[in-house]
Amino acid sequence: MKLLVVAALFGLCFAQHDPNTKHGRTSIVHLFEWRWADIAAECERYLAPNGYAAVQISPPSESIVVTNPWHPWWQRYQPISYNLCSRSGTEGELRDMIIRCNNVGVNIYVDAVINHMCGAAGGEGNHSSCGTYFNTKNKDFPSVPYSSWDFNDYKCKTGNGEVESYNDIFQVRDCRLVSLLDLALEKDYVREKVAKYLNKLIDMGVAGFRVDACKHMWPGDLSNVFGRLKSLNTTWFLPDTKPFIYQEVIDLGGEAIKASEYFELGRVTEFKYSAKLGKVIREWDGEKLSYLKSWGEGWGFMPSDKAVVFLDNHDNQRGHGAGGASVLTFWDSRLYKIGTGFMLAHPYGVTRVMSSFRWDRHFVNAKDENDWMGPPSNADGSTKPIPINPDTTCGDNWVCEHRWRQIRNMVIFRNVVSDQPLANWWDNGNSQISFSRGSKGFIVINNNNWELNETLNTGLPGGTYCDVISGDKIDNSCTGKKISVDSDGRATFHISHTEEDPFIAIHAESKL
Ligand code: AAO
Repeated sequence: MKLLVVAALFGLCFAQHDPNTKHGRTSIVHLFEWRWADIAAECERYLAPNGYAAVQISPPSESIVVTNPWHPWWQRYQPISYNLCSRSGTEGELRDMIIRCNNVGVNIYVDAVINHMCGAAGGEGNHSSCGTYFNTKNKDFPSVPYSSWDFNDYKCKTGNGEVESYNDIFQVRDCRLVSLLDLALEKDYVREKVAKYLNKLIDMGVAGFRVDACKHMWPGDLSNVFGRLKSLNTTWFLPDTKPFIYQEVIDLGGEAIKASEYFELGRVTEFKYSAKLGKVIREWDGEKLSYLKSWGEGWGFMPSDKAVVFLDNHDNQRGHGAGGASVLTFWDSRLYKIGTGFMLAHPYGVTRVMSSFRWDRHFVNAKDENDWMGPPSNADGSTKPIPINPDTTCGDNWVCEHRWRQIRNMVIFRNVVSDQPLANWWDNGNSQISFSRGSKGFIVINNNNWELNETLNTGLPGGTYCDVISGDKIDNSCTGKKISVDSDGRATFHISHTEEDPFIAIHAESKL
């Protein structure tokens, strides 16, 4: 009872954990570096018809333009102002995308870079995505405007002004992350400018924010900024709906700053999920899929209702950020599909699917020298559109993991089973597992290097089901394996370890 009263009093803050998704949809897709025009089209032609709930877009704010190296993807994490022209398109195109995605029930979450401006060595001039002047020597960003008064340097106690140790909370929050000019979010003026930026996007119709580098901001400052945010645009959302907030805090354990410090402000990215699931699927350190029985809080993760989870993100898929070599990416497509299948079947957290571009990897001493490479681009550095092949995959080095049949169909699976608890767990004590989501969905995975031959309790009503991993249910027939479930809910499964996708998933809507 007491809890309820507290929850009601602080309803405003609790609401920011809700992704505000529509039509029972559950998963986010990060369309990393996509152009706004392509995202608008993708919402209409693919995401809405296939049950995607939301898109995380790349930072829309004006950023520095870097030419050495040549237009790296990371230039967009160096804001110059809150003008809305970026490598993804103009403000008009951004607005059009938000409207068109909302109109088909797909939410837009903005990657908000509010901890800092560009790097201290950014120089002077107008090499910025809207052509706005700036001068990093004087810390002058006239089109916000910010001046040297608006930065944290006076608080930072390290010799070079940089974050040197992640064991010192003051350094992490008051000094510069990789030389990025650190905004003084304790100042009312800075808070107001940041909130104005976010509120403009809210008015345009966005449903929430992925907030970059939250570890480097004081929770109290963030609380103040989030407290200034408006309710969502009532053209698409109920009155008094607060924006969804998910904060990027990398907490793999062992550092001074804990993800839990941010729980009351919104959800938090659970990086342990990404690092650990990679280890389990790769079977490193003696890990086995059977250990996933206690996956989630049982593995020391944050509470499920605070977590946003993913196999990989735009940083750790190329060795930035944290997580290490275990992280699964599209480069290991077979394991990646198994991992994504498990993630989307398992009830823990709000799930985010990565959608990447391919780049020329070049490893020197286990470090990718080309980890900076930007999206497929024209000679002048402008991002190329996404061509769609006749077989529905993407061309031109856009990977479009979210269009892979196995991943797309598991996104639909998650929507179908979202109200159902995990049940009917089975494992072989090794890396063959299966479980149901109540009576609506069932998955069985063989990650051992021998066959799986088992009769298992699916929890589903009797009938014939279409396996959505090996094929699709089209009209009333199945292009993949058919699974016949007895009236007692049992079914027999054969999965060879040599199959391209050694797992099977069936659900209420794949029943024939
Ligand atoms: C670029 C250049 C820099 C240059 C700078 C300014 O690369 O050389 O100085 O411009 O000119 C992205 C890129 C950066 C890029 C930046 C700006 O990744 O390379 O810098 O844009 O263009 C930390 C932060 C985390 C951050 C992550 C990359 O805490 O917030 O670094 N992620 C976000 C974005 C990211 C973006 C930024 C922030 C900046 O997603 O794309 O950067 O806007 C530890 C800490 C982590 C820390 C990592 C990396 O991790 O815990 O908090 O992440 O170190 O430094 C074990 C530990 C693990 C540890 C890890 C690595 O695994 O368990 O905790 O080792 O030591």
